[in-house]
Amino acid sequence: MKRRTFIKNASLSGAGLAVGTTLASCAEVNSEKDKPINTSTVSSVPLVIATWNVSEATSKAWEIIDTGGSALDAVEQGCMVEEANADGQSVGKGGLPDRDGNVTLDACIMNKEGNCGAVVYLQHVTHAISVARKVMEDTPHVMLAGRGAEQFANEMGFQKENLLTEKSKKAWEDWKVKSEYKPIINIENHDTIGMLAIDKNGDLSGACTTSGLAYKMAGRVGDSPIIGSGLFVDNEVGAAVATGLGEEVVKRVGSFLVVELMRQGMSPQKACEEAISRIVNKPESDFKNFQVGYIAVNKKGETGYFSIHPGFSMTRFQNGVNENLVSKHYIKP
Ligand code: SD4
Repeated sequence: MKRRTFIKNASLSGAGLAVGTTLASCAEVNSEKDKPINTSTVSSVPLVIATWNVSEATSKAWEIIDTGGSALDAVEQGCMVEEANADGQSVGKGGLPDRDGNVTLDACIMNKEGNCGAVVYLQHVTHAISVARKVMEDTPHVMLAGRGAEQFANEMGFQKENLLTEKSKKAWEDWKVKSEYKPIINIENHDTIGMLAIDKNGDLSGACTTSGLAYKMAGRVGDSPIIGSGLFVDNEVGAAVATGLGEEVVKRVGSFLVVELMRQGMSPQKACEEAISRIVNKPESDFKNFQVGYIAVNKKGETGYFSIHPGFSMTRFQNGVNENLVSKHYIKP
């Protein structure tokens, strides 16, 4: 993923088909680095948004929505693009392992009815998001962990695979020389794809999938598979998804908070900013040393995104345009 590149690709397939109204759109210049920062006041549906620069994933999701598919199918298949990308070292195949060399995946998905499914500490299966969907649709539970999740995946027909690529194995071996766990700092150490979509019926769904923090303790689970923390969808109000240091998101039940703030009347942008302020204003918060970013969308198709540190971005496919938008952030570099 080239997260810092600004892209703006007009899509022929979607152009002209989007319904809704464009209220306004403005960009301001980030004085620190002259990067464009979009203040995001476009409002129209359908749309797809995702954490980081994942234009191929949002293209896939848009393709599904554009041809009349559901937001649920869109977010699942969009996330699968990143999971299958073995070069990306933070999601699915090729993800960086824990400190013992195990690639373990966390994912969750939530639909318009408010149903959800999640897997935590899943090994040997690339498409954790699809296993999460199966948990939602084919079991009486909402979450399966570890060996049970893998067993269920195998029963559902997912093949056992080795997810540790040579590249990630080498990175782990290099890391072992010092074995220093630095649970952060910025995005280069970790990454996640969280995706939210509104389909042509105006219905919302969301998904989130990750290999978690590189070189985490064996057994560690972050926010990404935890409904309310890594992801929350409320089809009456909107949806939100988080990325960054999961421990801090969990402590604030971040995505639920963003959606609840929207329910109380905040715009997605204000809600993301307020949710970040709850983290940085926590007594003795060590926020200078970790990143958290939120993205959100409301029922009207207005979007918001905000992070603690520079370097975060959101990819948005809306009105037939796929663009990567550099996020505003709390900290000035
Ligand atoms: C986690 N939130 O496991 C995930 C990691 C992440 O960008 O989002 N990285 O804590």
